[in-house]
Amino acid sequence: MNRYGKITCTGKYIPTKQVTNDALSQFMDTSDEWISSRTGIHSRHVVTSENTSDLCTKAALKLLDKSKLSPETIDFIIVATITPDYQMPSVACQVQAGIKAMNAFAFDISAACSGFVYALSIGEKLIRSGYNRGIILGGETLSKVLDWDDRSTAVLFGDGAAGVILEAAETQHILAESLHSDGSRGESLTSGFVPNTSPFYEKKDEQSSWLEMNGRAIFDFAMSDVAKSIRDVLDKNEVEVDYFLLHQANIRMIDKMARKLKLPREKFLTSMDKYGNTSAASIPILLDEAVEAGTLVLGTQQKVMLTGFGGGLTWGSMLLTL
Ligand code: B82
Repeated sequence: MNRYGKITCTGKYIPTKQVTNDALSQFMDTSDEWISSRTGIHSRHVVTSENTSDLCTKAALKLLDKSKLSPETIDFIIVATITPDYQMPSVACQVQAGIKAMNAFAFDISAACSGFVYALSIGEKLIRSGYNRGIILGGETLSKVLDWDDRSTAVLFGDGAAGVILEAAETQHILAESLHSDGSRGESLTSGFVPNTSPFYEKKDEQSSWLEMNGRAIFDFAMSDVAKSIRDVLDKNEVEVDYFLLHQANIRMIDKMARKLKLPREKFLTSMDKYGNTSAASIPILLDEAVEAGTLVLGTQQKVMLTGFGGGLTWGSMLLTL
């Protein structure tokens, strides 16, 4: 019998506090017009007392509630995040405790905005090797790593968590994938540097711990390497893709990507207007929104391309049949 991974449920948890562009302009030299015209973002949600593990645990509980599965039946939990509560334990282990999935093994992966696509790829390999069911989440509290005095980055990001249940199926649902990294360009998008405070450490660390980005460099990266990975997957698989779910960094980028690939703009779903850029959570949030809206229906064989890209640099596309 063949074994493949299949998404059987989607779910999300968004922290309740919503911050509009107008609210940001109350304490920062910016405006709704400036932010929305350049980015397509109108508001984002931020935590006021929760951490990434809380958001991810609530998204996992939502998945269990929607699927009516009991937590003991979960074999593994993978969380993609660049804003974990701790370096140890992992967010995935905290989720395991929170949902009481005592039979699962759990670990985090760090691949920035590509994290969910990477995690789904790893999860599908686990299913193919014999595990039956996993929870795969992307979750972030980017608000805690932003320099709130830097209006060029602080306005772009938001907090949230979302994910899927991946289960064994006899037919193939992940039809193709193309995953890449280029560590030599890593400095163009960085966050969370951990200074060494040991008495033996002699070097003076000058790297900031805040999220920093070279917008032009990563924008150009997205338009060249990321566009190429989408094109590669399309060319190697002769299927008509119904919807493209790209990492939600910036609406101008989505517009330009559709033009560059000569694909209809209506096939590109967006949700950055409500949530901003939520890094590893952006694709699963978008996926759950589309399922909740009825645009995507699991089990209908709709063809969907998931494309993540971000710090590392990392990028990857995955072609799914739902
Ligand atoms: S930007 O630098 O201001 N710019 C490009 C010239 C205007 C569109 C900018 C802004 Br505003 C927001 C996002 C980006 C961007 O390119 N983001 C990314 C690119 C690749 C990978 C990840 C991201 C990301 O923001 O997560 C540029």
